[in-house]
Amino acid sequence: MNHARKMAVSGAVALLAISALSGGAMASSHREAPLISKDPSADNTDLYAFVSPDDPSTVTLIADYIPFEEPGGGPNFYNFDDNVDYWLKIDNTGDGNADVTYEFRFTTNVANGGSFLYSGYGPIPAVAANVTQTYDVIRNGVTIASGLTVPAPNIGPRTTPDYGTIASTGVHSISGGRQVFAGQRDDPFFADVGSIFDLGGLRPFNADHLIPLKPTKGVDVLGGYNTNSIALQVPKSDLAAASGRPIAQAGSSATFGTVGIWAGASRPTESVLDAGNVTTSGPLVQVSRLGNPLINEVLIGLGQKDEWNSENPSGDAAYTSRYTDPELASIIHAVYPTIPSPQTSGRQDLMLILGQGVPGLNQTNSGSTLYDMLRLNMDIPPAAHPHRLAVLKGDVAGFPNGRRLFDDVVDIELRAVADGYGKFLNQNFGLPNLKPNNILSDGCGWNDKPFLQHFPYVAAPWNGYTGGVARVTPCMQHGSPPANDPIHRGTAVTTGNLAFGRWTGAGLAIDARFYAS
Ligand SMILES: [Ca+2]
Ligand SMILES: [Ca+2]
Ligand SMILES: [Ca+2]
Ligand SMILES: [Ca+2]
Repeated sequence: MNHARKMAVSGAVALLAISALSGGAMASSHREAPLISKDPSADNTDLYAFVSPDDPSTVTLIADYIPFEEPGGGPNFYNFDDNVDYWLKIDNTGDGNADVTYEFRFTTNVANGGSFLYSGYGPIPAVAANVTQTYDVIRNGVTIASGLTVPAPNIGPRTTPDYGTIASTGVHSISGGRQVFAGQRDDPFFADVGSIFDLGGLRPFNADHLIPLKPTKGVDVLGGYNTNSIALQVPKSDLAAASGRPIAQAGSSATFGTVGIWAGASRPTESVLDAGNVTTSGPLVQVSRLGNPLINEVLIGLGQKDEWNSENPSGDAAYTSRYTDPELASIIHAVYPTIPSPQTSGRQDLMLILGQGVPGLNQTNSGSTLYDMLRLNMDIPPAAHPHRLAVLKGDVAGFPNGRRLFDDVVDIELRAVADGYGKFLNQNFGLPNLKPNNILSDGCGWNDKPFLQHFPYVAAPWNGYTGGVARVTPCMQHGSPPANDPIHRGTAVTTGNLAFGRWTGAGLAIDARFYAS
């Protein structure tokens, strides 16, 4: 394998970007497979994992469910499903099997079944909503919290006039130094999927398309829509292997090591419809999963997508050819004839980055193993100067080392596939930096709402009265990442050499080299 191709995001990004141009589904994991597209309550749309910027002794995991929630979609607003087992799984031994599992089980309560009102007589929270939800948190089979409240959805200025107060009732401190939140939020994923679905269009580059149109800014198709977030903040020790890190890292001074994370949902195997009622029984069957963004969307064949959703990362080697010989890799050149065709087979780079982790950064497994997990090296602190393009700008505290809310995974992938790796990777790893490939973008660079600077970080949901106004405005191009804990600003990072990829020098000072841009 070409050494440069082994490096960081090159391949991963390449494949995913190609897929972006294919016209295939690319709303991270919204409606990505035939069966789950008909079961939105169980559809895991995105997974994020990062060292908490305001509490670096902890890690925050966020799993989103229910795609494209219309804010005004009442009178039955969006709920977690009482019949779904929502979960987060963590592998800390590098075998693609969970060592730590958190489950979230919801219960819906209706105060007055005789009323047609979902929200009750408001305003909330002074007057309780008619429909409310509570949930239990279960860790490795043991209930660690129960009866936690889910805040009401954001209905409008009459029913939910002070949504910040309402949302704050949903932040729960639970045993073991953990925090948890489950409820409606703005969908943090941003992308111009409307143009991408239309023959792989990138609006800013419309003039270069095989079927040219007038260039414009991007449109965030997720903009103005909500989702249901489950956010969990835990001490790093809650995820780490009991006996230290599982896989040796180059130049490591590691304490907690790298974990692989995936999220998903399961349902009982049997569901019986009766007049006005549904009863379920039987063992749980997994219906949704998500580790790295865009795997099931763009790598896995249509006939395998629902099967893929039902499986465990430990079985992912069965899909190796989908990584090494991606079907979609040949499409980019057809859609944008002026962009050189990427490598279309033998993509060991994709298998490495997405299935094993980046050597020296967050590798968890090697050889012929392949597990789709979002890998997070918990010993890398939040970046002093976080960048939405993450590793493309030398910021290794972001994707593909975990994923922060503001990481622009679409642009990262587009530029890498087009060999427009940017100055940092070009200078430090010799990766190509073609122009204008290094500015390729869907024209969406930032979420339509600012993220919170504290747990649960995801922005408040759009309210039904105002509606999704962001949907009809051009994408945000830039934004400011949440500020870090001051004690980490400018502090040298001491996680070893991070001598992955082409660069093999010793004693790399991350603070000076990786974060300088
Ligand atoms: Ca999904
Ligand atoms: Ca394991
Ligand atoms: Ca959003
Ligand atoms: Ca973008």
